[in-house]
Amino acid sequence: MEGLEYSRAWLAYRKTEGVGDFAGSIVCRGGGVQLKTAATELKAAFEAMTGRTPETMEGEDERGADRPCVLLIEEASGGEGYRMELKDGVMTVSGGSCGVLYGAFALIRKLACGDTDFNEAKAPSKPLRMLNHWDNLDGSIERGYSGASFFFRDNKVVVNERTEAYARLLASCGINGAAINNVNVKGAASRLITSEYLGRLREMSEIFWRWGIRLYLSLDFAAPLSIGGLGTADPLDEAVRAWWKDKMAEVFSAVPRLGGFVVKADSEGRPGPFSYGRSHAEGANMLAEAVRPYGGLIIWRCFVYNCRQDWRDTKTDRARAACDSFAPLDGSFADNVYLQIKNGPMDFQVREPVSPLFGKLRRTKCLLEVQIAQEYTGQQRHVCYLIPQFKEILSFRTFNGSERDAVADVIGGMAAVSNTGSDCNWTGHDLAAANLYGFGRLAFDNALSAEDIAGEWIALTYGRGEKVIRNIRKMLMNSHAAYEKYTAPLGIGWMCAPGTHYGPSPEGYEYDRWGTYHRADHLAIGVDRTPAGTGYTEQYNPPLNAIYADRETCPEELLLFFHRLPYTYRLKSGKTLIQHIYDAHFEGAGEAAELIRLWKELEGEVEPGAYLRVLERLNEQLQSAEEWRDVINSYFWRKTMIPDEKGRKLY
Ligand code: GCV
Repeated sequence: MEGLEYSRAWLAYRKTEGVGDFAGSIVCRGGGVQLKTAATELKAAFEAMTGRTPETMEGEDERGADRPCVLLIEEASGGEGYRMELKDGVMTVSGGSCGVLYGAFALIRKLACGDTDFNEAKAPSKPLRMLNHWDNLDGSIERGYSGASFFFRDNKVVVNERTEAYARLLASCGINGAAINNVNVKGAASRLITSEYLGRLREMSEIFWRWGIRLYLSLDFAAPLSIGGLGTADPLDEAVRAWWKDKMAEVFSAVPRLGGFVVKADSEGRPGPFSYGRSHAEGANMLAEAVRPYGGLIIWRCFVYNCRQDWRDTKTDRARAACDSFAPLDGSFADNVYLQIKNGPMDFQVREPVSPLFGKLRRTKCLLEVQIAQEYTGQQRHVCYLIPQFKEILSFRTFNGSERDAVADVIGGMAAVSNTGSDCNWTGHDLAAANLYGFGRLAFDNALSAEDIAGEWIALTYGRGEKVIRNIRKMLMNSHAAYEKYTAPLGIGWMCAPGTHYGPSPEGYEYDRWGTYHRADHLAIGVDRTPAGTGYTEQYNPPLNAIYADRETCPEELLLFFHRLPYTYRLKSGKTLIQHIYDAHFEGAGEAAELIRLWKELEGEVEPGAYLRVLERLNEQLQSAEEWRDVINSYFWRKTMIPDEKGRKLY
């Protein structure tokens, strides 16, 4: 599916009944660049929905404003929020220039979804709503599952029609930032901040900005060495500090719309301040000082852990690493630094507890990092709608002592590792676009429900047919639970193939160095993370620490993450742990089969090409789910020699 062709995804506007008379003309008051984009977008939408071309008027020429029209008003003091009101046939959308753009997309969405409640005022829940792309300059994408990069090819920056189509998709769901290169910055990528690339990056950033999106780059902390010719990258070295200041002056003068930088330092082999005996705060603050004059941000990732663990070392616990490294630094970061924290303490497993670090930063800005790239959740070959999981994370109470203490209250925004590539449908699996859309909508409005977001996305993508909405929504809403059932049980994680992270390999990571052990033997499984074990539970504020440390109160879906238990342990259902494992795997594979049944009911109701593309992936998902079921169940049977009570086929 690769090539220059690309779909319009959920923005392929179609003929729509009941679009009001206001769609006949568009009147603009204001000169902001995003306001102009809003007017153009509305015009295209109205044309497609009504078959008529609306008249558009600008500035002084406001003849239309006293008869049915859409009136777009830019308010000088407005930011990204908007107000929408329908009165006497005039639909007024007002706000800052970006706000009007969001309002225009909201209006289009309402019309397409048949929502006639036009009076609303909305502002984004959080200021930062970003995608992080892990695209390499040679065009490959680390953990990319939807084709090659559309930002880079052959060590060049690509700016073409697709750049704008991409920005339009992002803006339509409320995303306002995109870091386009891999956080593992190596080779040519280190030179993105040199004159070799800045011209093209400026072009890209201007296109993004028309859609209210800031361009961000990932940075090589060792750039003073790799491109600067200095002998050190020590953040306290005066020559290094001066080099960064000069460099940022050059970069921001060439790309004034740049939002800032994402930094992966001292993590998985990337350089960082540790090499010089300096702290993360010293490293981040040095960069923050250099970008401050230009309003730039430094987004410093907290994915820092020892990735060379010996399996015999039972004291080191990777889950502890982020909190151990960053909690003591609370309050020591500059105010243009955001700490970007992965949702869980490990790495985007289908089930993990929420990172305790969210409960420890009272005086530091932070972002929640999630991954829609589905690295560990089926790689866009399986349906796995992640928005219900993100909702759970946002509403997780940290007990940090504030009145409003949920993750959503603590963060300054969200970043998602992107699932896009140059496949025609952008996301490999057509249904994976629901995660892209859903991430944006949820980041813009944390209060939306996963179900409502799914409903919107389906209506925008496939139309409002009742069965289409019902079946696809059911498929999406059940998909995460199904994936969890047929893969690794009770929060244990890491039973996938090392390296690729696709398909089962129950002991693959047991014999690797990444600190991701489940330690199953013939008697018991799980990691004791209570105070008697690694002590990880103590990183949570009370009462969470006690809740997790007690196997009776620990949520069952996380039981083996926190506890080491015998296979005969009885769960609340009365089942033994081993029987639960067998049952869950059979059930999960059954649910993968159910996805196919639901989709097949839609033959003839969705466009045939899309129907077949999805069907092909669902068949692969079923095959893979059955493989997971059989490999995991057989593994535990052979390990424990306890048979399945129901006598089903185990290998
Ligand atoms: C970009 C995981 C992935 C890596 C990724 C890393 C990160 O370990 O497997 O590919 O590197 O996370 O988030 O930095």
